[in-house]
Amino acid sequence: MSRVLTVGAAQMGPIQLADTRPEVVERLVALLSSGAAAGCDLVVFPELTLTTFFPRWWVDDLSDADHFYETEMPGPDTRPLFDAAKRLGVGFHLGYAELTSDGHRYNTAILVERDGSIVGRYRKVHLPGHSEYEPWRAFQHLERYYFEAGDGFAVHGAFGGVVGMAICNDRRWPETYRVLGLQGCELALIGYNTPIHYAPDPAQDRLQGFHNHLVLQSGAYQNGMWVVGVAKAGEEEGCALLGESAIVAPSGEIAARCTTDGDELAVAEVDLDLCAKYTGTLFDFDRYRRPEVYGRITAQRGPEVPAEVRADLAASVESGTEPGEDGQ
Ligand code: CDT
Repeated sequence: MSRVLTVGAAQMGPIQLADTRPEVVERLVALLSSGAAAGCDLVVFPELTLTTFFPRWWVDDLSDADHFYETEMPGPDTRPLFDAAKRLGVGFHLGYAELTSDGHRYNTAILVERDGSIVGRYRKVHLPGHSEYEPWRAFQHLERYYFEAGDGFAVHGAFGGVVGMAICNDRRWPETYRVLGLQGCELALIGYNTPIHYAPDPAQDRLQGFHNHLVLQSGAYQNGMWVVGVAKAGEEEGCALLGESAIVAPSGEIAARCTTDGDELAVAEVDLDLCAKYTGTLFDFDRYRRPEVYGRITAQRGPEVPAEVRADLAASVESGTEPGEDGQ
């Protein structure tokens, strides 16, 4: 079986509050059809694809936001996308807000095979932002209010390879790619909604595009995997969202990218056998990794300056010498 897939990064332009689910699904089906015309096996949609990015607003009662969540997948509104996938023989990845029958809320993505069957589901692990209303912000980022965190990164045997998923903020954490890489992941699919304005440090605003490609490219290279990063972009309810969707090769090179802030498909030939060029050489994990010295990565969450270093630091501040200076 061929290990070369044609993959489409289906960037979405903004989705406004007034846009209905059927209207959004129509746009998704149009992108899926463009993917089919381009020979795609798999089309990747962004995080929270079906609605506007609602965590930018506070509601006193969470149930007032229930209409943003899906209680079944496929449901009546999303069924046409699954039907189109089966008809066209094109699989897809889709992010959406999930409300389970027992009342749990997750920021979720699913992977759907070319026959329309769901082969995997992922619930976002790294939830950014805050959980309380913060009036000083121009807009809220309340993912920690609207969602519970998922419990891990899994991979799936699909599309002839080992496929993993992550969502938006997950892409900034090296642990995401490494935990996937340690399961042999060859293709990581990552949707995102990234506001260009970062309220806690607006100096980072101008760097959003750079940081996006930086993490996608380093994650791909350091783990010898393909990474598909897909945005919901443009001016959404007065909030500018980053575009810059990209398909990144295991070399870290960008194989295809979007150039607009609207609905756009970027397509690349994804040779899964390229991964072994990296995971079998420089990043041969089994040969070169040293897990016995990485204990801190799972043993602690935040940085802990060792007590003896803190003592040295205090002494150096007192004496006016820099830490590590030995008088020579
Ligand atoms: N959706 C999402 O995870 N967005 C975050 C914004 C972080 S700023 C609160 C991101 O990492 O792009």
